[in-house]
Amino acid sequence: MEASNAAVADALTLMGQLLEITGQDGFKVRAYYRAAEEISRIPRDVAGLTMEELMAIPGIGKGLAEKIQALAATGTHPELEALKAQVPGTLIELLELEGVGPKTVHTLWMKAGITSVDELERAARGRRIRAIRGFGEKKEQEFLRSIAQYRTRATRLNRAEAEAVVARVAAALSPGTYEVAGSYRRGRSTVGDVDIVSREPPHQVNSRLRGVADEVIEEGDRRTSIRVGPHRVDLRFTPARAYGSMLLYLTGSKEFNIRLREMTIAKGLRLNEYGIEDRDGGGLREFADEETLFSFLGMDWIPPELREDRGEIPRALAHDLPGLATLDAIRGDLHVHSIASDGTLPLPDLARAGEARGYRYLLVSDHSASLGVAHGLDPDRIAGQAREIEQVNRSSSCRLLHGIEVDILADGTLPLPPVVLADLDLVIASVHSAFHQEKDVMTRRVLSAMASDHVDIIGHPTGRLLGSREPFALDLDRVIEAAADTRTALEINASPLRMDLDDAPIRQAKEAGVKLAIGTDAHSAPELDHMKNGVVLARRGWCTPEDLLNALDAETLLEWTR
Ligand code: DGT
Ligand code: CA
Ligand code: CA
Ligand code: ZN
Repeated sequence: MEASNAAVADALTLMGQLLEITGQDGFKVRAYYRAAEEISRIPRDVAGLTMEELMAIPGIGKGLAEKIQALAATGTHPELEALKAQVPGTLIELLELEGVGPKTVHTLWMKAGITSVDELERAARGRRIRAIRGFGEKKEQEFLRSIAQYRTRATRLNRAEAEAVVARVAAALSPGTYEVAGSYRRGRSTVGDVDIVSREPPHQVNSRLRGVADEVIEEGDRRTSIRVGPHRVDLRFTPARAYGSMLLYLTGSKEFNIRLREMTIAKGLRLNEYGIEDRDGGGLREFADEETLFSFLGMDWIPPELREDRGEIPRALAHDLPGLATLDAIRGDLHVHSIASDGTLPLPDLARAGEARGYRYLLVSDHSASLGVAHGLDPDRIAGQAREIEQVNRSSSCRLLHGIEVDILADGTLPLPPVVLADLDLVIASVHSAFHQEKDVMTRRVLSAMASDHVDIIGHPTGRLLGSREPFALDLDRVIEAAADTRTALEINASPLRMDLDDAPIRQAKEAGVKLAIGTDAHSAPELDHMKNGVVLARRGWCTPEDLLNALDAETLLEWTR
């Protein structure tokens, strides 16, 4: 994909910053910054420039020109990748802090071993910054202020946060007259801003919106944008007779829209948010809903979760879309904590919460006892829990399955003996420590857990926490391959903070014949409702009910583990 001038300039800046972070300075570093400046200023598309034209730009010699060409053509360059590999991923995040530049990052890293915003915060609170030469008490206070500011700035919303924003705005809209579109409707794990299509008269909606908005950014008859807290909401208004095309357009994704428009152009038609025109100007055809629009184009209606230009358009044209999993197909939750470890619910309450959701089963998967996990279960307490589960199951239509979420220790071993694991219905194994291992070490660590006869599911496989922790380095190709070989399921963790695995590896796993297990990782009853996030994520990974362990009844599920 060709990169824009801004993207090339950002990459050049990053290369300069990474060089400084690794301790270099002087001419080479400044050359990157200067080149970034120049590239962001030139009026022409950098991707179209020849070597000669690039070298005519002040400060750009042959070496830089070659790098710029590679960056423009591919978005990256081997030297950039090599630099990134030398530096912990979380270190770059420190540059987001006001008053923190690459030199400061270098010092913090080298002199205090600080590699993330969290670590800097701990060091500053622990008064360990003032001990670094050149930094004083004042600097410590500055860091804490910038960190506080950084944490409250608007970022992408997770699905729970987005839901809260939607609920606020929905209060100003009439049920059945609008739909939330954009990335929210496509089910993305994070949402940049909320987009809504409304077919109510704009003046009515606008006056009600003023009541719920913290700020009205822009107000009009076609579109209105407001802020709820720091978060932006874009509304588009349309007459009901053209609702379908507006909803289609605003749902996106951009890549999907572009591909669909290309397809209609090939048919001699022009698609936009108002409807479809003949190319020779023969009137605008309007669509009240998406279904009639898709069917006019000779294709099946595409579920929003698939609209990412990942092959869904040809499949819809061939009437060959997958029958995606739905919430109705889910018979149970495969990752739940009780009060025995760090959850809030005793087992009887858990069973009742499961019954209330119409589940056939819940997998009780408390933490195993090992270093660093509070209240983890040891073999004695596991045996006690088994007896209690038996008791509860006598009077519950939602069966509690007895599981465990066992730590995968840094060396790939498990802190519980095989005989204990063998007695459990299902075993989830997860990484909860030593997140910074090298990719190969981490991958072999997860692989050795999968090689255990007793491990059925790998929990939250990449360890990411949306907005606060990057996924750890893990070779998902190898993990998926090994999961297929060992018949281990991979978890789709439905917590809005995790959403782990992500859609692309889910699809890859499913295509490799690996089963997926949706677990809410609930620590309380309301969190069981996060199942819907997991289903949406599974749908984004093209999963049908056949791909999900949760679609099995309890007996078949237990047979699968054997
Ligand atoms: P977000 O907000 O970053 O999570 O992602 P989206 O997908 O909600 O993107 P947003 O809010 O910028 O735009 C909403 C929809 O509008 C997007 O999904 C598709 C459509 N759209 C936006 N920009 C373009 C564009 O340049 N071309 C086309 N064809 N459609 C666009
Ligand atoms: Ca959006
Ligand atoms: Ca938007
Ligand atoms: Zn966990």
